[in-house]
Amino acid sequence: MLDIGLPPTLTAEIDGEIALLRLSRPHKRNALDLATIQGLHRFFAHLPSGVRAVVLSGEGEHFCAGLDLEDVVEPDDILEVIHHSQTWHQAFHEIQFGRVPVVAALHGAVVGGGFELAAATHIRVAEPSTYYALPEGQRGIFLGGGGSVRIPRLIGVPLVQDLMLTGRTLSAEEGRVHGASQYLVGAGEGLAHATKLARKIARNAEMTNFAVLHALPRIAASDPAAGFFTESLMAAIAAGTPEAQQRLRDFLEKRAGKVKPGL
Ligand code: 1HE
Repeated sequence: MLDIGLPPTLTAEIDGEIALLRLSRPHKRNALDLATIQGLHRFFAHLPSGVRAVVLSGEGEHFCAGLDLEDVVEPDDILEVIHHSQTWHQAFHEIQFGRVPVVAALHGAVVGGGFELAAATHIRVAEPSTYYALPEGQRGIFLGGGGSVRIPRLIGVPLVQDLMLTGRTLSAEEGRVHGASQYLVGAGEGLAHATKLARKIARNAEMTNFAVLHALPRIAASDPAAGFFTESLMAAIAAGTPEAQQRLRDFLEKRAGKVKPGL
């Protein structure tokens, strides 16, 4: 258990190098109210130093039904809605650009803000029950949790426009094909698979994981000349760590595992 004052809508547990965080508001389909968003922020900002990867899942029949719609009924003014959205941005930024990789285990509805939350994680594992939707159009609102920045980078602007304009859902299989998830596993296998991936990730060199989270997306979004240069700097920083030197020697002296097909 973590003593960082999480709201009752979040359950956290530490298992060695892995932290398991669960959205725990199943009676509201894990809809995200402000306290939960602030709790997510607090959790990722205060991860114990021994934690090397996080698994995020949802309790009950669905991963997450998105924004708690009660939070946007009768806002006092437009600025209040802007600040609300920025609170989401800060929390999800802490996930995407935090200290450790985050693996999401998806099932059932991954809807609206739930899709935005999933998009802020680094690896998404979906079960066949998963479906993605962006029903903001039906509700008369817009994305506000960074989804218009992150989700098109996963599945492309035309598909986001299709989902938002028509209100249709994307199946688990379609989501896998279009990049909403990297993995599609069997029913009931999502959490175990996500945890297995997280344990594998936790064994990587810390500097490489840092580079994958912080350097890679920025290099990919920059102009190629700046990207090549930043890549060289990052490569030098990573290779210069004692951990890299040890791992390279381990391989050359036949103590390290080889690359094999599969996980
Ligand atoms: C909610 C919410 C919610 C459920 N806010 N209360 N998100 C949506 O538009 C999705 C709205 N939810 C749904 O379409 C359905 O609930 C589900 C398909 C996800 C699940 O259906 P089901 O039949 O399993 O559950 P339910 O009976 O609809 O919901 C159970 C309860 O949760 C019910 O309340 P109750 O008092 O009648 O028990 C629902 O009202 C409540 N509930 N979802 C509030 N989202 C930063 S901007 C992000 C913008 C968005 O996220 S827009 C998308 C919002």
